[in-house]
Amino acid sequence: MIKFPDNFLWGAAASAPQTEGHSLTNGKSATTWDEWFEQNPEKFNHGQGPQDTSNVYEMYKEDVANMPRVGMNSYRTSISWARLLPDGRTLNQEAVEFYRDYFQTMLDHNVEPIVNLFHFDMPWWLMKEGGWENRKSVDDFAFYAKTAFEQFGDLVKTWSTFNEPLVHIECGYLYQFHYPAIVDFKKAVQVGYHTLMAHVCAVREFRNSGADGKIGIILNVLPAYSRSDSAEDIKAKEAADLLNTYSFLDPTVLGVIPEKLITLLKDNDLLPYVDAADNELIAKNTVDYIGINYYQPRRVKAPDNSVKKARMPSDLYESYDWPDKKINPYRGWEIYPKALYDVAMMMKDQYHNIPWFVSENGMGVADEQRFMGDDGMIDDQYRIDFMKEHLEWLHKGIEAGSNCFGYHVWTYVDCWSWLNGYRNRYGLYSVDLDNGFKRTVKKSGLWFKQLSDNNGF
Ligand code: BGP
Repeated sequence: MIKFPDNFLWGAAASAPQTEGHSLTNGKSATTWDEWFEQNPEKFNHGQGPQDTSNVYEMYKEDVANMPRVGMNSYRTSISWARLLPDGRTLNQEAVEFYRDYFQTMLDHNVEPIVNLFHFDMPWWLMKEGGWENRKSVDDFAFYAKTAFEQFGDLVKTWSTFNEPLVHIECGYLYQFHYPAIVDFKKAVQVGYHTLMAHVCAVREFRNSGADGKIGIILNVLPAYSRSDSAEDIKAKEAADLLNTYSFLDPTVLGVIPEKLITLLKDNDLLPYVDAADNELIAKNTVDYIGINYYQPRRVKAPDNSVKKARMPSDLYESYDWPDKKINPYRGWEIYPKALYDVAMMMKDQYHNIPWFVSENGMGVADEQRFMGDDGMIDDQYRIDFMKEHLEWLHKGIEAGSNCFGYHVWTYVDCWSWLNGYRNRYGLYSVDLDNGFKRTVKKSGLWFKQLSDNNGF
């Protein structure tokens, strides 16, 4: 039997834009997702856009009541910036009431709310001013964070500033998966830097507010795996780690931007504009904990062709198709559970054993309704096996001394995806989009309850 530490957090993660719906009503202003959906409706299956998603705005009471039934003692979601402050400064009182009741309902059901401030959902009014490209966004975000701490700080004791900041940077400014879908490495670095400073200033607001509780950031980071030990492949791995892992972990946990990253950016004419006081702000406002989202490893090799100045990350490292990889046949992503042990060791050895938790881990399955039994329940044994394998490696990391305090699956109720709407499902509960968003527990939800009750398996 594998036992996890006392008071371990068992739960799930989601975000406001992927679950709430009502994206253009109830006082909420638009985000880049409303615009992106209007421009690219064909990308989203079932015709489902941000206006619908899983209708949590109306169904949160039922949803929260169902959480303990699958063993959840904690739940992470986000606040929608554009709902709370539709023009960036004016408070939407309906949003305050909605979030207060949502969080209070969680507390009433002994579910700890973990609340994140930004999950890829840039308000449209700010995007029109340049979004994260504009340094002004740092102050706007700090104001939003301060407002959230004031309005909800009595209910929420665990805060996060950003979810996976690398994703809105690379999907928006390198790979064209998110709005504004441009390809510009230098802009991507500037956007990344402003995101970092927005995070730092939000932490400063939290400390200044005198609120009790803790604040952290949710990152999708893990050590890259190189094709070989050749000097070229190791150099590629180092570049991948600097850009994708140490770029956010070092400043948020250790309070410094790595010198080697600055050199790499300088050598490629990619250095961002900075303010003189930034380094001190970064040093003073480190986090209390880290959340790590983990789905699949990053495998890298040296680029086939060398260039003088990198114009894309692939000029520094290329992804490598490991021949021995095990694949999730329903989503195409690699399954490599040992990475959770490697992350655990990285947090222990490189980041002074800071408290951290697995803030997302999960198995996406395309067209999952095909696994529905006669009783209407999805028989997702593959997801149970996926979680078990990951938890085994996580447990080894904890036994080796890593300070991990929880495990959250992505996700609780099937939710809307940025890339495909409702094709890939992840939930412990399924949602029936054709029947009033009806929720039905999956086999994995029942298993998760036992896992949580036994604090292990
Ligand atoms: C993470 C995001 C989530 C969620 C998840 C699944 O990176 O934090 O918001 O979307 O990935 O990815 P997808 O929906 O693309 O299958």
